[in-house]
Amino acid sequence: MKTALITGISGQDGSYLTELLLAKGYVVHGIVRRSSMIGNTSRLDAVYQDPHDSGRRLFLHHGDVTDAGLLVNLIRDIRPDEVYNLAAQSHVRVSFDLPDYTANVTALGAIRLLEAVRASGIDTRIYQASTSEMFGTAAPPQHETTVFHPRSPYGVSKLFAHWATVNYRESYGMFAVNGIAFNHESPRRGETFVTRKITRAVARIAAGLEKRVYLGNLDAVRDWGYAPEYAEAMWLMLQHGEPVDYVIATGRAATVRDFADAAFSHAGLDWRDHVEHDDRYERPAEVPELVGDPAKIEREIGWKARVYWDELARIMVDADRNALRSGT
Ligand code: NAP
Ligand code: F7E
Repeated sequence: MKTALITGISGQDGSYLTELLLAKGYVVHGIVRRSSMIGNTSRLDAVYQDPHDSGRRLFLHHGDVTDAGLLVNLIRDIRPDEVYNLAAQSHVRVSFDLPDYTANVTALGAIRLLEAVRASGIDTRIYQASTSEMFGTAAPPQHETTVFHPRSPYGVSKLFAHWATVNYRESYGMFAVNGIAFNHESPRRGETFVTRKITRAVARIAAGLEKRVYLGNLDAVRDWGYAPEYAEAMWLMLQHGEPVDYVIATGRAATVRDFADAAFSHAGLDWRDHVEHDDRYERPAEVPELVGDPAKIEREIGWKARVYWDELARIMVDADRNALRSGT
């Protein structure tokens, strides 16, 4: 029975990865931040196991990737076979307002974790959640050897974490890999990312609860995939014979406007009647066009996206409308 440690277990990807690993028979440990309210683990409700149950395989630990001592102690005690570093201040727009904090969590958090694994001397495989944001203004399609040009404190922080992962692999022979994931979404996506913001608005507008949604740049192009499939790619990368970095993407892209059109149309609405512009959602520096080239991961690992952006829009609208109807 393998043991995994997941930072960021309460996030969108952490919850899908937890379900995947539990289904594969893993013992799963996750780091959750202490909150003044119960509720920041709601994405894990479906797999939550009572601490009093015998034979449970999911263990949650209070912690934070800004606390190096905690990471050292957990790695030493758990002795995980696999570590997935998904913890991050992951919102690009927010990173312009909180650059120092974003770097502390997203950049330094990664090197603290790498160092904790190295210091433990345990033979552990590490997945680092790298991102297409590192490509910034590089021309699409972006692939593993495309030159990086990040455009936000978030992108810069992830680039540091990316190279730290490569550096620990090259310096110490560790099995540490970067999954350079393009945008991936789901009904569990945070509500301020553009896809979920749109699909929640569609549900509320269709129900007569609201009339409009305010958005920023509608021309941005993104390669949106389906998050559960990306969790599978993360796991596959750690089962591979060699530690190799991969782009994880669908290879297809659309504008924010296209996504809004698909989402509103699915509910029988015209996006032009409901979408308005608000400058506050523009970024000091935008990433105009991210379209991944997934050829390498398809060829070497056999992972291939199955859900593309238009079906994703329909999945997310249906989920938000159902949640609204059932009051969940
Ligand atoms: P998410 O929903 O924002 O989840 C982020 C997770 O990190 C949450 O569990 C959050 O805890 C945790 N976290 C934040 N600060 C922390 C800290 N200081 N210490 C410990 N945990 C902390 O992000 P996601 O969409 O699942 O993405 C997972 C990872 O992949 C992130 O690193 C993200 O940057 C990266 N990524 C995402 C995408 C994408 O399109 N989704 C693409 C490329 C890369 P709380 O629940 O308490 O906030
Ligand atoms: O923005 C535009 C915005 O915030 C997508 C994170 O998971 O993926 C995500 O970062 C696009 C941008 O995602 C609004 O300007 C327009 O061009 O949904 P987003 P993101 O910035 O691409 C990458 C790969 C990550 O790694 C990140 O962690 O949509 N946009 N109007 C808007 N964006 C938002 N949030 N809100 C708007 O109203």
